[in-house]
Amino acid sequence: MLKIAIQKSGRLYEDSIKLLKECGIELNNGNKQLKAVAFNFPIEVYFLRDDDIPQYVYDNVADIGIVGENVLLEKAKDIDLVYRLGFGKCRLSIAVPKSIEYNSVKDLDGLKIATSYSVLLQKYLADNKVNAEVHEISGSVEIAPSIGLADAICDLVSSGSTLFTNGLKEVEVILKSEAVLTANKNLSAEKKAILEKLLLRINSVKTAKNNKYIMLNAPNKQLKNIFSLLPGMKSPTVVPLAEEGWSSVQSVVNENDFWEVIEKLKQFDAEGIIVMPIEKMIV
Ligand code: PRT
Ligand code: ZN
Repeated sequence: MLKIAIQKSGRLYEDSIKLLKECGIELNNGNKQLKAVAFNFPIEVYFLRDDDIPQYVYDNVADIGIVGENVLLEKAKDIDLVYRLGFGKCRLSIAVPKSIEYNSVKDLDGLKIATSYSVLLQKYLADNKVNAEVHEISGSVEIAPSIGLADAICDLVSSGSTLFTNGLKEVEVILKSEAVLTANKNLSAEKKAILEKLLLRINSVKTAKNNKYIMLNAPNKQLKNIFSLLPGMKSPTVVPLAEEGWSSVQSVVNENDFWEVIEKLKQFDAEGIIVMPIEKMIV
């Protein structure tokens, strides 16, 4: 049995549960309990505060955990980052009041900066040879300058609207973060084998999301050009159409290149292009 710690409630809870579900793992109760056992996969889920997850994984209370990279690095426990999960994206940034003139990191010299991320901030300041005072607070960091507690802040930002409504501007990005899967360094062979199975599933879910299934009709004389655009997993599937000189082509296309590929396909006389989501993809 592999024990996984996820956030009990908060920004990472829903995406963590959704990921397990997409991996075919069904839980027999919700986060009202401290833990839940999956009935179709050898995994037990612990619901915890995100700040505690690195420590619990380090102490072997949980074997693996889902947590923001920002928390993982701030807690600085000797545990592995196994997989970047692609949700919970944000950045850890320094922000100053809008009215302050800011040109470079040197302008932070002598300022008092409020943060809940003192380890990461101290390191950033030391790396950049800035002499600023770090004032650690546990929450509502964004109001610190307006109540006179600090001159600047270092906090997580996603849309930027919290900074904006508090009259602050983002001036330095310390870290780009997303949810990650982390693991204890000394898992038993049995637990490692379950983790490998889980990773195969996570990978197939993530790969599927990054790709689309594409079907189109094309004149045979353009097939070579079309194959160069749609290499597929091994190579594209080609089926002759009833109409002489035409074929149906089926392949996968990466989400990032999608529109560019579609435009080029049209230049190569592709017609009747159908694009479908892929649920799982094992490469
Ligand atoms: O109760 P528990 O301790 O488990 O939860 P928490 O309150 O400490 O964490 P939570 O749920 O707020 O965040 C969990 C994780 O989500 C963080 O550690 C990040 O990895 C990730 N994440 C992604 C964020 C944000 N985006 C985010 N925008 N965490 C916090 N914020 C906050 C930020 O602190 C600021 O107050 O949202 C505000 C800024 O948002 P914008 O959109 O206005 O810029
Ligand atoms: Zn927390």
